[in-house]
Amino acid sequence: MQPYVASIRAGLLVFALTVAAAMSGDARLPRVMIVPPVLPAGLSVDLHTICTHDANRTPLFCTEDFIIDACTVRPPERNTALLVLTAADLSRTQPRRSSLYLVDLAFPHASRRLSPEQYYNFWDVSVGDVDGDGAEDVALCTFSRTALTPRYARRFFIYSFDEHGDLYARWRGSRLCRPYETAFLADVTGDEAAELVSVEYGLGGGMLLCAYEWNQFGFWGLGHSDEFARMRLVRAPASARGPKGRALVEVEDGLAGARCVVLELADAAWHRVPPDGLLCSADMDSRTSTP
Ligand SMILES: [Ca+2]
Ligand SMILES: [Ca+2]
Repeated sequence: MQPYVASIRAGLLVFALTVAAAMSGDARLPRVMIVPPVLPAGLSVDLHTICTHDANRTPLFCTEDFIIDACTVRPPERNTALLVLTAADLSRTQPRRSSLYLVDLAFPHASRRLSPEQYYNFWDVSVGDVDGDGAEDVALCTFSRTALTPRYARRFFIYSFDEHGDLYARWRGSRLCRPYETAFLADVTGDEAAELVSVEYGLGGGMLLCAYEWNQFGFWGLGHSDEFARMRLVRAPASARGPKGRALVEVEDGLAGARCVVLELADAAWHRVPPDGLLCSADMDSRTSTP
């Protein structure tokens, strides 16, 4: 698989979306956490268009909505394609009325909308093989209600590809262990099956890094980190095949202020690597990636 790089333009996208969210303002919700799309080398993205990053600037995908995330995926027995998440409404802190598209990377770059419904207000997408069957599955962060819980909240859904190359709902989780800031799929155990990794709000008012494993009916907890006053994910665990994925996070607590630490899942908890928490260049290896 070719190496993937984040476009510089992705940073502009994040900035624009953050400003849009801040201007709209809804103090009851946590700040929206939109991570930059990670596109194949040679592609760039702005708010409404994905195109080749060359003199021709050939468009692959255009929309009147806002492109809020994109990642590559390989549906079973099909070529690698691009999953593109759009939202029609950025007027509140959570993007609303989302659509998910599958875009061919090969010319003429055909695209089609997949079945996940707009009213779930998807705002982040990631890809990984949660059940270890060799086929990639799709995870979507939602801002939605349930039949039993009318209040809007961040929830987490898993979809798989059917024989037509569309998605069907595999698991619609009404909540994780705690309210979450961000959640995505990544292999943090090194077995090539993806875990659910999340930054959540703890009972003590702080934030912690968590991991869950698929158990065929849903997810069960693998472990979590210490709780810090604040936590920001800088680099996510890489989901590529290889050794155990590590996370680079910026944390704050009342004693030491803000600092970056590397966390690795072992013995049912996220531990600092090295144990004293000091960051060295050897820790920033292929086991982390730009989220
Ligand atoms: Ca799978
Ligand atoms: Ca794994």
